Amino acid sequence: MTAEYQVKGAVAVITLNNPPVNGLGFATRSAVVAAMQTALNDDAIKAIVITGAGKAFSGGADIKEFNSPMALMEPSLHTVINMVENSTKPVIAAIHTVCMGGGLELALGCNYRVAAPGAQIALPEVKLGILPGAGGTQRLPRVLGLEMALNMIVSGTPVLSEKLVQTALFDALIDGDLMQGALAFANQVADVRPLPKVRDLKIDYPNYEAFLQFSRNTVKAMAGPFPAPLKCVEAVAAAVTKKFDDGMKFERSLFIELVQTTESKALRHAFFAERIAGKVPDVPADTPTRAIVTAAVIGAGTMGGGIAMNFANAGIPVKILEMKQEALDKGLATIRKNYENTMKKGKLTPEKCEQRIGLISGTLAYEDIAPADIVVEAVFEDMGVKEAVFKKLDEVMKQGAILASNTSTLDVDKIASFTKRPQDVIGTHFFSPANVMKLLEIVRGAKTGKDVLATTLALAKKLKKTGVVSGVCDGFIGNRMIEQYSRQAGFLLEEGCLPEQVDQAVEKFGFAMGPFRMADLAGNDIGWHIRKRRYIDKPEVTYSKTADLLCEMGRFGQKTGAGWYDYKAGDRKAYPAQVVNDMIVKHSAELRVERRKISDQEIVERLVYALVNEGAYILDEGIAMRASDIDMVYLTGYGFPLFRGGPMFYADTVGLLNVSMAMEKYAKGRNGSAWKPAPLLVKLAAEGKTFNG
Ligand code: T1G
Repeated sequence: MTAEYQVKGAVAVITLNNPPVNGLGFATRSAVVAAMQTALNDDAIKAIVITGAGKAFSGGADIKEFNSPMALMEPSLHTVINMVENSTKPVIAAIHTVCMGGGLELALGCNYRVAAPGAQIALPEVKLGILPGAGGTQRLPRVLGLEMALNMIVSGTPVLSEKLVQTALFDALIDGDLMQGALAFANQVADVRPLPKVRDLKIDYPNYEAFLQFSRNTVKAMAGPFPAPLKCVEAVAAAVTKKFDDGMKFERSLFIELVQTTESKALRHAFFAERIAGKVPDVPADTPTRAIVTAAVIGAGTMGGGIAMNFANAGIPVKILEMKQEALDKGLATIRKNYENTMKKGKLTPEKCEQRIGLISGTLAYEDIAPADIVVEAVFEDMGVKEAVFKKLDEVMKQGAILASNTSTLDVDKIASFTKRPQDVIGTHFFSPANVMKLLEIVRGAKTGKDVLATTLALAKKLKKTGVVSGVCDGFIGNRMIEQYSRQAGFLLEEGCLPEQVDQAVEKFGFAMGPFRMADLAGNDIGWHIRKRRYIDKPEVTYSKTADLLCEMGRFGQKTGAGWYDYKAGDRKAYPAQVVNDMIVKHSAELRVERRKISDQEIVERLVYALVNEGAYILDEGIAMRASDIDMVYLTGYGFPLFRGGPMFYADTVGLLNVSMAMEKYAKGRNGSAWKPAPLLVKLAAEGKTFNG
């Protein structure tokens, strides 16, 4: 179904019905045109109400159609809206729940709009790297005024319907039965002529040039690499400076320009990637889940405390187990400080602050956490420690409790083998700071129960995390790929780079933080510990020794005031460290490597393609289910630039053949053995295909 047609007295009701959010795809648009035609041809019909079935009036144009010819097939959204706006009978939009993008533009083409309270009203196109392309930039300013309309369009942020009821956007707010209210309104206005049209309204803003110039300057400063926000300003400016039809043409030209940009394609890719990440083919959406009413966390350190805050933020009482009172007290104090800092920034009310702190308690006794529905272990990253903890958990936790490990690399199957209930064991790899980073790698063990996986996926949503399912391997998805990225970064130091050059090149590419600043933040000793294990487990894998030499100098990063860079107390700024740069140059000499000038392009290619190549292995081995899952891991957990869509999407835009050829070139260079092209990458490149299909 795409749109239903009903007659209620002298009013025709057209109900958009294209689940899940009544996207205005080709079939829906065609059905609306047919229904409008029926209503206009029926003399008994005096007015027309348009509404949406289910959980939305309409979430807008069907984004899934964008890269297909369907998006441009007539009747286009413009055709539908023009038909509504030129109707000879009054058309009333009855809005509820969600009215966004093309859905709001359709409503703006109606003669009247009535809404239920609590409806999210937005033109969020800018978040997809485009702008409202069906009249939103021309009509919204005519009902909301220049400033409010511009703010909504440039931010894409929803506003609740009741906050707009005093504007010309809505003719009435309907408490109670929306349809009854809309029908009553329709009968009231059935004979009113002339029919009001938004396009005929005037925008009254005396000194609009100054406002628009101020807006341009503000948007230029905040838009970064994205072209859409500034185009939004120009489109809205046209609503003031041009005649309506000229403004519409101008808006259309900007839309067509933006929809073809890589930035927009990356944002649309990320939109769907985030939503598909939670789908597991052999775990259907209706898989039974276990109730998560209370939680427990083992370890009150940085990770344990952050994980506990996630539960509290979701309203789930959580008990932290520590071995020593001092560590427990320190951890709880840190949590309180974090919440109070958030409150001081005005992002949390004092009540909410206390409420969340109140949901977190502590204990030194395993018995106290036994009733919890899920326990997340966040102890030291050592298999021996994990073994002791999980054997104890197996003894004390109630039957049916989910036993989760926050391990960032270790074998979840081995951890599960320490218990008699491997079906209840799963990996929940949070990213530091755990109460901030959106990514949650959900590591599915060979014996993890489907209901445990389904429960953990649902829990990720409740914790407002992006849950990405990973199979079991050393480093799962993110850390296994970052390992290759870090290896290349180390090799570049030996061959001629210094830390700040590598970081600057990568940050110019768009990463939030380059590899060396990131290592200083995370702690260089963590990588050191992992490499020591790797030297034993995988002696054939080579690394630059520079990172080990740095740790032998005691330079573990920000936490020791010195790492790859120097730091000043209370200042997170990274200052190049002469002693480190000297160590690097000296090490090259000891290796008899003639240092050379290395381009930013080579730096970026070697680091990013190292991610891509390992990602291809991960995909091929089934550790990740989709390339877009790998993209989500990097977009939400590793600061990969959103406008590039993630490593696999970026490789697709570069072209896998180009990636493959660049890798062949680097394989001929020093440390070339690190470049073993993944068979999947080579295959797709040869076939002219992409990772993301
Ligand atoms: N098109 C296609 N599918 C959509 C969609 C859309 N516009 N919006 C949501 N979905 C799918 C989504 O992929 C998911 O699918 C399901 O609906 C539930 O989404 C000309 C050109 C509406 C607030 O940008 O912000 O109009 O995973 O998990 O949390 O100017 O979805 O179930 O298979 O997010 O309740 C402008 C984007 C389009 C709105 C609902 N509109 N959507 O949130 O559910 S461009 C948007 C959202 C446009 C015109 C231009 C949210 C939501 P699946 P969900 P939710």
